Amino acid sequence: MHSFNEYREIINAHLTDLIADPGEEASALAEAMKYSLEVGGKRLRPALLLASCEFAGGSIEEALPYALALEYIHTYSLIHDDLPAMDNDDLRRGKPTNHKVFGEAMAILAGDGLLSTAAETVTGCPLEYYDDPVKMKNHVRAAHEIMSRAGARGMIAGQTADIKGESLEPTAELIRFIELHKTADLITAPVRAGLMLAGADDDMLEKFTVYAIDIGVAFQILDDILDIEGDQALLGKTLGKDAEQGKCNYAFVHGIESAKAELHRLTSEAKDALAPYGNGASFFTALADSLEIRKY
Ligand code: GRG
Repeated sequence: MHSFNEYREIINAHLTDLIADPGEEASALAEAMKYSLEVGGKRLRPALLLASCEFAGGSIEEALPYALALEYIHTYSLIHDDLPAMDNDDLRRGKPTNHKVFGEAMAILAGDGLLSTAAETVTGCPLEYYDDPVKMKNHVRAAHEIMSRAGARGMIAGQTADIKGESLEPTAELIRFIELHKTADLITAPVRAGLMLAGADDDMLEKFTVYAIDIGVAFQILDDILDIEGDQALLGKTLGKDAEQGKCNYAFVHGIESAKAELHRLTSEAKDALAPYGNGASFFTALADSLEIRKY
């Protein structure tokens, strides 16, 4: 296993490797895609994929394209979320949003380009394993895990509920749906896909799924807390938007102290799920702790 910083360095070193050169006529596309990828980001999701694959005995080389695909999907979702038709934001990762730099049409295309590059990547990898049915199955399972949790029953369903929720009375059920799908699905996908690539058994998948959903929901609850009392300079995005746009925010429904208590409860539950692995799972338990106190 590597440290989080080592995983991040590996990802950053290969970040744009899979971005196509579309030729002179469409060079603006690659420029806009690379801008949002390179402008910053914690690389949480791809690091989780590499770490879970290594934990289950798999190799970084096999997992890297899937990790990059995850970061491409995550980055596309941020670009589209920032558009005037969605959250309408000028600032992301501490820099002007994609549409502020390249215009709305290019920002839509950059998001489309990143999503389709991810799909191309995860469907292309299994083709290398025609002669090894076990590996081929592991790769196809990982590819399906990523694309389904990113899709219309996953992150996009969560984003839809988030937007529709602006005109609804926020309920605990609606908040939970948004946390699970808008945010936790794209944190659960890399954990499960990494394990699947390594051929992990159902018992390990189940324990890590509990862990991933818990840290994913906790991530959104802290995002809700930070929108109210975070530091805009550290976060690199505009704060106070949930109140301004009438968004469903855990702390508006349950109160800020309950939000903090739930964040702590979920972090403990996530770590408990991996207790059977003892110190062997310390990468994941330490990550859960650091996410609980993150400031950005
Ligand atoms: C537009 C289909 C579509 C989906 C958008 C990701 C998303 C769904 C909206 C962005 C707004 C938001 C609050 C999402 C919840 C997940 C989240 C907190 C994303 C930010 O993730 P970080 O903090 O970002 O890991 P970095 O920049 O560090 O990669």
